[in-house]
Amino acid sequence: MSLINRKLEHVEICLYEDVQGIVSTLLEDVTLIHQAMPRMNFRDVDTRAEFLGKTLSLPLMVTGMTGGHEELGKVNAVIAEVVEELGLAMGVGSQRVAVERPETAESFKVTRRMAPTAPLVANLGLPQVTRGYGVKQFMDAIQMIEANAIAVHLNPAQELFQPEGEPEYPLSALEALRDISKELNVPVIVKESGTGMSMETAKLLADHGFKILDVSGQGGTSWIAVEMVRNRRKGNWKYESSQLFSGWGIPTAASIVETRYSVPDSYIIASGGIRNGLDVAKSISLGANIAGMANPVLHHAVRGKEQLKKFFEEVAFQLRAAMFLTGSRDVKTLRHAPLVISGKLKDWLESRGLTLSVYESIRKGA
Ligand code: FMN
Repeated sequence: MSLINRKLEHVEICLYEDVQGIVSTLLEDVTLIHQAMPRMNFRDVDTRAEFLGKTLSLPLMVTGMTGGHEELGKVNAVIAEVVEELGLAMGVGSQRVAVERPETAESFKVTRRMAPTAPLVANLGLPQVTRGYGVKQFMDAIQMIEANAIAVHLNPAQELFQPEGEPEYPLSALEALRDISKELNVPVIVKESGTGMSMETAKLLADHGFKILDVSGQGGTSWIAVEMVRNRRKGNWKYESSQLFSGWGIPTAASIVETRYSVPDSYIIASGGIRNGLDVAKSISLGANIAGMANPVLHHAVRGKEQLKKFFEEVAFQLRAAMFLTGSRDVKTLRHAPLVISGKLKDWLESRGLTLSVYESIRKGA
């Protein structure tokens, strides 16, 4: 199956099949503490955040999804236009297709035209590095959209259960990526894609020089579930195994804490199941710098610009509400807002040896 058709099928499955919410982000186990006397007016809440040397109006980015086909270029154009207008950031989907078939590059290039000043993030996968991609292919992807950073996705679970996957993740690929990153003029973001980052992985990445990490945890789009649907359609033998593993991964909330705990000075993008402004607020209080959303943005973007704008405006209101009610005047204050961790998340952190009191001081110092 060509890369283009596979991307189209992925988008179609994400739009029309149930591949979300099979398991939870565990953000429901985080309670932000209500402050009856917020010490400010609602209108004074300041949601601005720094990302890649630019100021966002909200601590929010759209993480990489599409491109590679004319129709997907239209989706990218809608997202880019709204992101520019609202002061957000955007990643594009894997550009492997355009590196290998330049005639598809227009569906990515459109993002820079529609978003001349927004931070844009290029995208390739680590398996491409395993298979020989070097500085040239990275520069092609970056220049294609005049990107402010390039995200390299780790998706071993998806590659494993994908009928035609390439589950190739030797340590030498990470070392090669480190060497490539030294030749680039923009930073590399390492991202998961829905199965989360552990403290061991975060530490390994930081040891190789990567400290901008998108945890992309479990609780949102399950890429094993996406491949499960494809396996079912194709009658592939991996169907039952992908069903068995469809809940595999590290919940987003746990992943944020694990990453912040093991790499206290990392820049963390919290994604995977972030669905509203309260999720954004909780993620930031837990230790993220900004949050990221993919699937909900796709759903609104296919309905047009106004629909997507309305969605983001609602997210902004919900975030501002959480900030006001916790007495958090700005995003920096929100990161130190009092919170309670309970239930499964508390059990998770304890059984991983993360002392809540130690974490509290890391969170407040970060
Ligand atoms: N992540 C990548 O790094 N590269 C991709 O090409 C890519 N394609 C995606 C396509 C679709 C339709 C969706 C929904 C997600 C894609 N992702 C890709 C993963 C997202 O960036 C994100 O990490 C993941 O979906 C979890 O976020 P969510 O729960 O908000 O969807």
